[in-house]
Amino acid sequence: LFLSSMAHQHTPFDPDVGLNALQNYILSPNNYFILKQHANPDGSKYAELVLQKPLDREEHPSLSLKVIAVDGGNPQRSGTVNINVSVLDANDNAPVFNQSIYRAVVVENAPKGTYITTVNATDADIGTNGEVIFSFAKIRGFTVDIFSIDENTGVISVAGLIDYEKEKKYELRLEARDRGGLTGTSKVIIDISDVNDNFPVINIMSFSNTVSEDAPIGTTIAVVNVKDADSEKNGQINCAIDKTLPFKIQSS
Ligand SMILES: [Ca+2]
Ligand SMILES: [Ca+2]
Ligand SMILES: [Ca+2]
Ligand SMILES: [Ca+2]
Repeated sequence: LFLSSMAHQHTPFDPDVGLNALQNYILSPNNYFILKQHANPDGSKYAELVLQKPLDREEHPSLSLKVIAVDGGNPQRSGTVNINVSVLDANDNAPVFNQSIYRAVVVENAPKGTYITTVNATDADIGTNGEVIFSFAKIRGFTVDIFSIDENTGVISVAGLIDYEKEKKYELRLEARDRGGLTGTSKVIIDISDVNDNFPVINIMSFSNTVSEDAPIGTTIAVVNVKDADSEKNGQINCAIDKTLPFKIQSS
């Protein structure tokens, strides 16, 4: 808080005496300050500007006050002084993300550096009190290494190998910290989309390598198990057997 052009205490000099001398100080209407008037032992008066409620730079970065000193004479004479108060910033606002949750999708196996999404936070303070640094919050002491976040721009990108077959979805906690140490949080949910990067794998469970020539139709010769680690269409399998052979495949 700066008080310029006038000190806390001010005694306009009025050479008159009695009623014609200084009678009163008046402060222009405002929400923050009041004037306390005091009398010196010699009868002269002075006033003190006293803060009544906390200043808020974010609401009012500066205040213009006027103090009027009036005498008791007729005609009444007055003197005016202007007081400009500049409110210095305190770090009283934490950064706030513009979304409480962010969602994004990235394909598996996307190369390092692939853009995923951008998060943003604002801080109502100024200077370093309002400078925001982004990071992923540690989850149970574990840091995320397959995604990275640019601490200045909030850009989230791929930093490691993403395998849909291992993890289909990531939920990461975000932190925005100002230089004064106040933090805001949010989260980002990253859905991984599947790529057809797995071949079907055939496992023979049982197999009879001899079959009687009079075996009835429908006799089971072999049981195979076929798997594809991918999802949906990428994991759907069609089994076929050479049509010229006297065997058919049936799913169970
Ligand atoms: Ca502030
Ligand atoms: Ca702040
Ligand atoms: Ca896949
Ligand atoms: Ca596949």
